[in-house]
Amino acid sequence: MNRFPAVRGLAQPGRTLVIGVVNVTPDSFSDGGRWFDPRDAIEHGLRLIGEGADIIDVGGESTRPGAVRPEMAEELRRVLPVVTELAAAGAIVSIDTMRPRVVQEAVGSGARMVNDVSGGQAEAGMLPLVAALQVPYICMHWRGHSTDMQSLASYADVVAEVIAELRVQVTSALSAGIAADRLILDPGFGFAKTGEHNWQLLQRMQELEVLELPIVAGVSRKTFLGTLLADTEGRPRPALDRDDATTALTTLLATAGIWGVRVHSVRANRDAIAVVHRLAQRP
Ligand code: PMM
Repeated sequence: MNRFPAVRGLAQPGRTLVIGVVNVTPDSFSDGGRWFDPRDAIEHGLRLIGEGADIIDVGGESTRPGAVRPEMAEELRRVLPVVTELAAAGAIVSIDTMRPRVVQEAVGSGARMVNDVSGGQAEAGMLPLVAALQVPYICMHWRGHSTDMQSLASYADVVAEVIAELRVQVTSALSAGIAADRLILDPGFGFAKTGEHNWQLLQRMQELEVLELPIVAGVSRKTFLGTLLADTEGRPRPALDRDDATTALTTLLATAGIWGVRVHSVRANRDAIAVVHRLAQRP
C-alpha cells in the first residue's frame, strides 16, 4: 500500500509510522477518563514517546458514537497544557480536532501536525488555516458528527464510496492551498461505518492506493474488534483487552506498506512493525 511515502515536515524512517493516542477526555470509548487530568495525559504521552511513538496525537473531544461535543473553551483547556509539555519534551505533536481555533492555539503551543476527523467538513475555516500554517494534515473520511453518524452508515459499496468521498475532500484541501505532500488520508474506521464496513475496508485497503497519498489507519481498540472477540454469551470484549487484535491488524497493514497506524498501545505495535521491517530486509 504505497510503501511509506514521505510527508513534508515529518521524518520518514523507512517503515510504518506509529501515532500514539493521548485522549484528554472523560468519555472516549477506548480509554475514557484515564488521562483526563492534564498531568496524567502528559505522563502518558511521555511514556508513549519512550515506547517509540513517532508522533503523539492529542485530542480533547471524544468521537465515540453519540458523544456530545465539548465547548471550545473546554477543549482548549484540555489540550493546550498537554500539547505544550509534550512539544517542549521534543515530541512531534499532532492535534486531533475539528476546530480551527484549537488548531491555531495548539500550533502556537508547539503542535506540528493536524488530525481532523472531519477532513475539513466540520468548519469552513479549517482548510485555509492548515494551508497557511504549512503543517501536515490527516484528512479523514467523514459523513457527520458523532451524535448521528451511525445513521449515515449506509453504502452500496463502502470502499468505492469512501474513495469517491475522500477524493472530493482532497480536492477541497488542495484548492484551499494545502500542499499535496502534506496530505495524509484516513478511511475513518468506525466513523459512519458498521463493523462489516470496517472489515470490507480492511480487506480492500489496497484500492485506496488510487488516491496516490499516504494512508493512516485508526483501528485501535475499536468496537468491531470487541464484537469479533465477544465471549460465548455474546458480550463484546472490553476496549482495554483489544490490543492483541489491534497489533495483529497493524502487522498485516504494515506488511502491506501502510504509511501509519494510530494506536493506544505503542510498544506492541512498534514491535510488530520492527518485525515486519526486519523481514523485508533482503541480503
Ligand atoms: N479515531 C478516533 C479519534 N481520532 N483520528 C484519525 N485520524 N483516525 C481515527 O480512526 C480516529 C481519530 C476515535 O478513537 P479513540 O477514541 O480511540 O481516539
